[in-house]
Parts: sequence; structure tokens; C-alpha cells
Amino acid sequence: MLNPKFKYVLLAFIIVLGGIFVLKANSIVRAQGKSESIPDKYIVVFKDNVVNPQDVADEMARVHGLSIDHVFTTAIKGFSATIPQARLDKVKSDSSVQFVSDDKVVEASAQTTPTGINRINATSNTNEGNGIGVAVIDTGIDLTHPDLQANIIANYSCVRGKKTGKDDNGHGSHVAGTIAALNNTTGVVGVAPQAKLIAVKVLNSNGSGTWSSVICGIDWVTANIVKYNIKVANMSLGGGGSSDNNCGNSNNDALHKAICKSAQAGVTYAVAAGNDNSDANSSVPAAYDDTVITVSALADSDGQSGGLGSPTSYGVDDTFAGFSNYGSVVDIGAPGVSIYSTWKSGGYSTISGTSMATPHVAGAAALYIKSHPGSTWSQVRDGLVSAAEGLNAGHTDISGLHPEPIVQANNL
Ligand SMILES: [Ca+2]
Ligand SMILES: [Ca+2]
Ligand SMILES: [Ca+2]
Repeated sequence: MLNPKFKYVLLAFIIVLGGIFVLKANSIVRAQGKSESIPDKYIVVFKDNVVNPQDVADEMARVHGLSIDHVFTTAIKGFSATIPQARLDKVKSDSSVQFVSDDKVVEASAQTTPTGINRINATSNTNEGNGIGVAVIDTGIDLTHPDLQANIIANYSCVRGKKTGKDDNGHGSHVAGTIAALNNTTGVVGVAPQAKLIAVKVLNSNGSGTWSSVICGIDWVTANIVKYNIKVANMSLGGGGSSDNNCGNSNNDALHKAICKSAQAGVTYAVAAGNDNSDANSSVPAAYDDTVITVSALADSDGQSGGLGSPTSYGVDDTFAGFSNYGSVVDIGAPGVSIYSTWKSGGYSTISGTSMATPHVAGAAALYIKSHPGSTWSQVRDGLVSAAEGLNAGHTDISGLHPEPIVQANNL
């Protein structure tokens, strides 16, 4: 019965708006939304027929009594300077000048809050999950990503030929960013930006692996619970199977048995429901109702509850994504359509799937455990469910297949 191939739940749903876009983080220089003019600082642009900008700038500085900062000769001709208000009109009417622009503050890489983080109210929390270890059992994590690196405390590989938990696919880095991207001035921010990440590579560069490699990851996590304070594990992966609701002891399921033992030792597992638009009871680990929190995907376009956002490729705003699995084993939903997060090689990307929903819940679990130390995995599940947004309280379900609530990260 063992299906040797583990596929990630996700990659089929790559991107809605024009494919994956990967940007070099250090190449992003973005003006802040509210750019403030600097008093008395201006950029003077000469007419195109000015031949020697340096000479003209020097002459204008002498005539108008200006203090010049930079002279421009190539992209534009002109200069920047401090120009007292009383002299501004004379500078503007100088025969060499085409126009004068205000100088403004520019900040590199303003941080964007992804819609999913807004949708579950994970912004402005005083509880940021400080010190809670979250294992990302996936393709690895970009270990040097500027928006992740400071939170990564350990890594391990269960993939043959790979010595570290470095991500050679992108999927695991995306998951990691939703959980715990840094709350700094760049990139994105996670649900629990002070939680600590443990990169456990069990899937190869194509995003596939085996039951044995996944169990290897679970085994390593369980052996290192104390060392890294691992309280949560995210598994945005799955394959065919079913649950005996007896930790695999009745149907010889080693994966199930491993997760049960790890959960009993103190790790809360958040797992993806799967993307087959079918009952999650035929996908594992989603089906393991006795030991995991299973997460479905919500379509949200505007980061707000209430269904007022524009329609998505996988359903109207604040309804469940058309691809999401469903059924009695599903515990809770989270945003999973067009989620923007970190990617390998220092990048960022926007992708969809229950893989993207799951880390919202893993991050929320870290917050819950931070404020409720010693909780068992089922207490975490119940706590998240009771704090969540109920059906018709901000989202609807036209399919009739999704009674589960939507995770909320405030008040945890
Ligand atoms: Ca950030
Ligand atoms: Ca919405
Ligand atoms: Ca369940």
C-alpha cells in the first residue's frame, strides 16, 4: 500500500498573475508610499541644449547663492542643492532651467505585508512567537535569505546527495516566510516573526520525495525537540493513503506512527489538506485526524474579511479555493491563493495552494504555544479553532463542503 512518491501538494497552482516572479532582494529599491519632501532641497533640471552642466551649475550657484550637493551630466543635466524659499522663483526662471523638482526621502525595500497576513490579523501583535521553534519539513529553506536568515537556527537534510537544509526548489522558503519572515524594513513579514525556523529537507529540487525521507525528517525533529525548542512542524506535502485513527498500528503505516510519536513528544503538526478538490481522508498526512491539524485553503484577494475583494482565479473573495480538499478531517482554513512570500536565492514569489495555507496555521500555532506553554497538539488545535472566524462571519461557503473556520492570529 505504500505509495513511494511524495509529491508536494502545491506546484500545480503556481501563480496567477504571470508566472513566478523572482526578484533579487537586494535589487529592490522601492520608494515608500508616503514620500516626504525635504525642506529647501530641490533638483534643478537644465534644458537639453545646455552644453556644460558643471559650468552652468557653478555659475547659478554663484549668482543665486546656492549650496550644491550633486551635479548631473548624463542621465539628466542639472544639479541638486539647498535653495532657500526666497530664491526659488529666481532659480526656476533662470534661462538654463527646464524645471525644478522637490527632493524626497527614498527608502530601500519597504516591507510589504502579504494579504494573508492581513487576512488573519497577524499584524501588530505583541506576541510574535519569540523563541518558539518551527520545523519546516519541505524542500529546505534559503539559509542566507535576508528576510529569513536571522530566524534560522538549524538545518538538516534527509535527501541523498544534499548535505544541508538549503532550499534548491523554492517551496520550503515560501512556507518559511509565511511562518516567520523577519519584521524588518524589507521584503515580507511572517505570522510569527520572532519564531525560530528549523530547515528540514525531505523533498528534492523537483519537490518530491519518499515516505522514508519524510520519516527521516520527522525522526530528526523528534530527536532535537529540546535542543531547538521545536514546538511546531509544518508539512505542506502529501500523498495517497488513509488513516486507521490508531497511529498506524492497525494498518502498518510507519508515517502515521512517526507523527503520532512526535506529537506525543510535544510537536504540533500543521499539514496541508491537499489540492485535489476531493475528500482529504484519502490523502496523508492530512487524513491523520488523531494527530495533526489539517488545513484547507481560502481564496482572499484583499487581506480583509467580508467578501468585498475582487474575484481570484480559484473562487470569489472569502470563499474556499476551488482546488482545496475538504471533509471531516479538515480542522481549519487559511489564505492559500496568490500568497506572496520568500523564495530561494534571496527572492520572492506569489503562489497558491493548501501548501500556502498551512504555514499561516503553523505560525498561529507558534503564537498560541507562546501564550499557552505546555499545550498538547490537540489543545493547540482546539485553541486555534475557538479563536477562528466562523462560517458567515467574514467568509462564506457556496460549496457546502467547508464548515471549518478561518484561522485568526490576533488574541492568541
Ligand atoms: Ca521582512
Ligand atoms: Ca477578502
Ligand atoms: Ca483533523
